[in-house]
Formats: sequence, structure tokens, C-alpha cells
Amino acid sequence: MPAYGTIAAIATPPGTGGIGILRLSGPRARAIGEAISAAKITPGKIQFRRFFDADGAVIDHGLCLYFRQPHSFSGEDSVELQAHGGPIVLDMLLQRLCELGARLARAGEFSERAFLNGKIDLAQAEAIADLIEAGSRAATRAAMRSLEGRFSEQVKNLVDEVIDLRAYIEASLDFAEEEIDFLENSEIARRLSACIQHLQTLLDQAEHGRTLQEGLTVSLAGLPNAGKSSLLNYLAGYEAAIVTEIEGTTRDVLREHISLKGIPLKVNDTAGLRESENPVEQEGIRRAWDAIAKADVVLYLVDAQKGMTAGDRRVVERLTDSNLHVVYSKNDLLASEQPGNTDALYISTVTGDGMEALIERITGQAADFNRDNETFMARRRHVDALLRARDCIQLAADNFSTTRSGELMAEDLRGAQRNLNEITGEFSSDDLLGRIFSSFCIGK
Ligand SMILES: Nc1nc2c(ncn2[C@@H]2O[C@H](COP(=O)(O)OP(=O)(O)OP(=O)(O)O)[C@@H](O)[C@H]2O)c(=O)[nH]1
Ligand SMILES: [Mg+2]
Repeated sequence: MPAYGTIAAIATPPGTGGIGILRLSGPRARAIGEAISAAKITPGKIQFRRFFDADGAVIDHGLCLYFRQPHSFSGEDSVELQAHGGPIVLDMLLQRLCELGARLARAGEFSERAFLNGKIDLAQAEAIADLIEAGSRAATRAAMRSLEGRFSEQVKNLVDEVIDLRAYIEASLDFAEEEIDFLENSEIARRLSACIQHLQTLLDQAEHGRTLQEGLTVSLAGLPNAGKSSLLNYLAGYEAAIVTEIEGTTRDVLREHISLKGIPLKVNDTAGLRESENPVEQEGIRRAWDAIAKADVVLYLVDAQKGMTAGDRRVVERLTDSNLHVVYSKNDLLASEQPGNTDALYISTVTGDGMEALIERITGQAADFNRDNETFMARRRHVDALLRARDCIQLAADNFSTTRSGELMAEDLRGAQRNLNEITGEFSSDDLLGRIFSSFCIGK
């Protein structure tokens, strides 16, 4: 995606406001800024200007700021017009900028140019988008840390470590009198394990950062009629899902964004898990397992009247890898007192019984969600790249003990390096860049 031409966009959100800001970036930014204001503009100064249309009529007045390249966000000549925040006024100004030679910016194009001009790396560009979209204070702080380069810095440190190790291995290969020298080199083993350990630490932090970015994912699971959809509706506060007494009502995975005690959650309602002949229901159940596998928290619903059945146990046995919480539903229908001193929760979506405790439990899972430490914002893309890099280094370690081939190890480490570089964008395809930047907002 080559950056070319001078781009323009309204940078403030749609709707009315006191002030609306337009941005220009590119080689003709200054000329266009001077043409619309019929006056010279100088860098580093806040200048009050009238903005004119093609007939010389004043569209609006406001402030004009000129940032000379490379001292601008995008690294190019940039001009900002601060006008009044009416949608029509801003549209007229934007249209005039286009008449004067600018073209409409694509989503994320200012950030893309900043990246291409080396002002920020890819992880930082993403952090800007994440900062804008942050759903909690913790997410905002984490995004800011990424924007300031904490995450990128750690990735770069790891890249350096991998490069050093590779160089060391290659040098050992060249100088080894006999292969045995190389194999007995305990320094290599030590460095390999240090590398894996550092990567794992970064991976844990990135995983936490990803949770902040995406919100905590909670999947509701259980046999048909367990009360999953009723719970989703209760938490969402409206009839998001169809509820009937027919088993197998829910087929698709329903996703609701819900905020509990300031923690953003993505709650998935899923199809009841059972053997089914119906291909539609089978697909629903396949998707349910998928949603369960990806969840940070799984609430496993059991009809309190029936208690934990053999069918429930079979499912629960398959969920040992999940962060599972058993929730007995329909507590209001229970004749006797609920058994005390168990870890299970008892709720009723009819009376609201037990909901406080349930919400407490869910938000407790996010206890370190708001921890204010060195967390930085990360995306699934970053976590995936770190996982791939870890696999590569692991492969190198395996090669060290099995094939004992220095060449293969060097190749594995090159793979790790490539995956790490993908995070900061030092190694990235146009395709990846296009996908990332097109999800940004216009004017950013
Ligand atoms: N009395 C009572 N009935 C409930 C409660 N929760 C759910 N029900 C009833 O149980 C039945 C099944 O509820 P759903 O929420 O549709 O159950 P589900 O787990 O989503 O079922 P599937 O989508 O078929 O897997 C409905 O008739 C609900 O009205 C509850 O807390 N108390
Ligand atoms: Mg349902």
C-alpha cells in the first residue's frame, strides 16, 4: 500500500460539537491549507484564519496549525484546521480541501503513513486504535504503555537475544574443531532456555493485555434447558436470546457485550450440549464447543431440580482445561434448601436469587483485570506471533538435543525472529498492514 498524495479527513466524531477538526497530510498539505485560508501559514504557530469556498465566501473561521515534516504525527507535512463542529460546515470544508487537491483519507491512513515513515511501529499504531476504543481505565493505561513503546521494546529485546544466540551458534559451528565441541556447549543450552523463559513471560503479559483489549470472554455451557439463555438475558437486561421450555432452543452462539462492575465482558450463550441427529443442532453444538474452548471463564449450568446428572459429568470431564464454574439454575424451583459449603453457585433468573454471588464470581475472575502494573495492550495477533516464535525456539532446543544440527537450529531461530518482527511490523506483508489499518477510524 504505497502512501501517496495529500489526504484529508474530518478527525472529530460525526455529529455536532463545539469544535470540529480536519486534518491534511502529504506534500501539498501546506499549499492546500494556505489556499483555503487565503493566507500564509507558518509552522509551530497557532493561527486564526477564515476558511473560504471556491467563490471566496467564508465557510467558517477557526484555527490553523501547520506541522512541517518530519515533525508531525504522520511524518509528512500536515495541517490541522479547527473549525466549528457542525456536520454540514465540516463537510463543506472537507469538500473544499478536496477541490484544492486533497483526496479523502482511508480509514487509518494517517497512522499508516506514520508507520511507513518510521514515526511509530506497528504495535504502537495498534495501541492508538486500542486507546481510542478502550473500554475501561485499565485498558486505557495498558494501551498508553504500548503506545509509549513498552511492548515493542520488550519484543525488540527478545529479537536481539535471538539474533545473538543465532550468531553464537553460527560462530560455534564455524570454529568447532569437531562436532562434539558444539554439542557440549552448555552455553547454548543455557541461552536457549533463557530465551524460552523470556518469551513465556512476555507471552503471559501479552495474554493479559489481550484480555484487556478484548474484554473477558465468558461462555455459558450446559445441557439443553439448563437455563443458559435465561441467564444471558438476565445479565444483558433484555431478551437477547429466545427462551422456551423446548430442549435445543439455542443453535447459534449469541454474543452480548455486557459490563459488570466496570469490567467489559463478552458473554456467549451456546447450544445445549447433547447427542443430536439434527444437522443444524450438530453444527450449533460444534460451535458451542468452539466458544467454550476460547472462553476465559466457562459457567456450566446445571438444572438444580435434576442435579448433576451422568450427562453433565460427561461434559464436565471434557472441560478440565477450562476455567470452569458450576452454576445451579432454577433455584426457585428447588423444594429443599440448597446444600451449603460447596463451591457451586445457586441462581434463579426468576427471583434474581444468587445473582450477586454469581457476578462477584465472574468479576473475581478478572481480579487482576484492573491491576495497575506493567501490563501493556496486546492483540490476538501479537499473542499468536509470540506463540509461533516460542514454537520455533522450542524446535531449536529440540534440534539441539536430537538432530544436533546447528544449521537447523539457526533456521529455527530465524523463524522465531521473523515471527517476533511481525509484531512491530519490521517484517509484514501489505496484506497484513491493509487488514490492520482498515479497522482504524477515519481521520486517525
Ligand atoms: N423457574 C425457573 N425457570 C427457569 C429459570 N431459568 C430458566 N428457566 C426455564 O427453563 C427453560 C429453559 O430455559 P433456557 O434459558 O431456554 O435454557 P437453555 O439452557 O438456553 O436451553 P437450550 O437453548 O435449549 O440449550 C425455560 O422454560 C425457562 O423459562 C429459573 O431460574 N427459574
Ligand atoms: Mg438457550
